[in-house]
Amino acid sequence: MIKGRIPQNLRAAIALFAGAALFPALLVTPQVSVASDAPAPSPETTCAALATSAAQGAPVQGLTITTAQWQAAGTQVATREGPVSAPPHCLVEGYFAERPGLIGGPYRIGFRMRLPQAWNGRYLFSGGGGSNGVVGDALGFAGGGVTPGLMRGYAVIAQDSGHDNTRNNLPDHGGDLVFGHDPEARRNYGFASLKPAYDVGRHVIRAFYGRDSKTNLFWGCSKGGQEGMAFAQRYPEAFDGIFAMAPGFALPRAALAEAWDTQRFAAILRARGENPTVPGLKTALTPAQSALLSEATLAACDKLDGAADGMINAIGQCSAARVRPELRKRLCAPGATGACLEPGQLSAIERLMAGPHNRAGKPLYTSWPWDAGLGLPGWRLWTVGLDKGPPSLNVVLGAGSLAAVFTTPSTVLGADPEKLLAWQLAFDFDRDAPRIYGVSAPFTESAWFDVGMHATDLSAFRAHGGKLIVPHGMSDPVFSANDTIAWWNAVNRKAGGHAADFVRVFPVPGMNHCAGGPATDQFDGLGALESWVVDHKAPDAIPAKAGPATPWPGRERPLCPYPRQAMPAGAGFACRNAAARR
Ligand SMILES: [Ca+2]
Repeated sequence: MIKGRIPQNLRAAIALFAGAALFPALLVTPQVSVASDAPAPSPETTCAALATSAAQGAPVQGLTITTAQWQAAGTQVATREGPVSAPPHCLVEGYFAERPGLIGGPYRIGFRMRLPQAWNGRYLFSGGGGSNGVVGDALGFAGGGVTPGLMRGYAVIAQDSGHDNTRNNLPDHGGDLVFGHDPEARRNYGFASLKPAYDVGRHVIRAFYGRDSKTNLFWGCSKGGQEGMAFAQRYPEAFDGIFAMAPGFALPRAALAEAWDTQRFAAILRARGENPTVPGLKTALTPAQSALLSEATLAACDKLDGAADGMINAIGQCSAARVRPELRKRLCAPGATGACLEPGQLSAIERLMAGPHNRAGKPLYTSWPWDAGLGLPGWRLWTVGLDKGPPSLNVVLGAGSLAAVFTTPSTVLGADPEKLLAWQLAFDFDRDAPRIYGVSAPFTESAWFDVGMHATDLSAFRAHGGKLIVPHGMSDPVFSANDTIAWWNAVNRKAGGHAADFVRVFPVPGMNHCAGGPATDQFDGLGALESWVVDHKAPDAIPAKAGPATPWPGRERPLCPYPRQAMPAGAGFACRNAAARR
């Protein structure tokens, strides 16, 4: 399943920064050791020389540089959302640790770096997305409407986590998910490629600039957020600051929830006498019906924060019990013509929102928050599919990854959506769910060990002086913000009630997965992290703005560190303790 699509509002972000003079003054120039009477080599020359010089003293096996090319000012960099104009920089591409692999190989860890001429002395690791397998553009994307890292002067690295979706692709093994059947490739995907890639980045920085980076930061969402958590927990000394949004740090459990959700929608179709199909899922709940979820939730909870403004800032107070009466008001009356909920739809939604359970009633993941973005397109994209768009991503991405990557032994499935659906519908939560914790040859660890990054002891990261910012959309249908909040509460208990000294969770009301939804989803998390790490200014609030696709473009609200909430204060909003209001 994808964990980190490029947000749709990236295009707007690009329009904001393209061609603008955003680069800071030149602080450090690339250099190499030269005799005092020789002219200093140009950055172009130093860059090109990395093709051979970078291999010297490399921190990894078989470091191979395939590209070392100077990029002039205004170079257009292709991104999935269109071309971007870049400042002058050295582009470095390569790979390391090539090996045959058990199946689907050969595998290697690919990376890309961009080293700006006007370097701010800092290093930014750009997290991946989905099942990875592509090397990111290394522009240092930092959120919609936000200046990317490269344009701020960061030397940026991105990596593919040890497999390539084109080269490592066997159609009868789920295509580019074949890496899930190879133990080392799965481990690299989960965490093991991260530290070597990080080390390569610092090595190339030293080779190019002649000195070390003085501040090291990470930015990622979804799978990228999971990678940030992996660094904080398993390589706690790597980074001074980590931004880990909507972290997929319980990915295998969330994949169970995807199967659970699909089974709920299939039940709606079966109750109508229909055989579930992938396109049919879109009709299990029409757009008008699923919009009732948002409407009912707002009717029940909008005012809890003191402002009837279409946003639910009262985190933790909008419960199923509170919303249920509003949902029941929207049940279909006899002869109803407008949008209304069938009783089977209502019970399916309530079971979905409670999260996956086994027959003994034990929760296998977590519940989902009731929030204003439920049932809207960013939610439908995953759960049932978009009417004029892709089918349910929970099926076409979720089933394959649960089969190939998140269970052991792995299951060989093709890529036919209807077969993926059939497998997901046959998934038995008593019999099959424990396989996310299972170990069998050739695997020596479980998928949960390889990919789950849910540890609550961050004492080593804290001792290093690390700072961690974790925003999460309250209407994220892929990873539940309730899980992230529960995790923070556990971290806080372990830290003696002082977790906010080094890790803060920022719930984003209305936001779907990484972006979108009726939310103020445009905010500079990288800037907030810089302030915390460099200026020791802890983020007591992060200013955020609503994008053009929301009901209120330009609306401003602070994002507040949990458990504080945005509440009306004077002419605007301020972060307050919920308890103070009650
Ligand atoms: Ca409100």
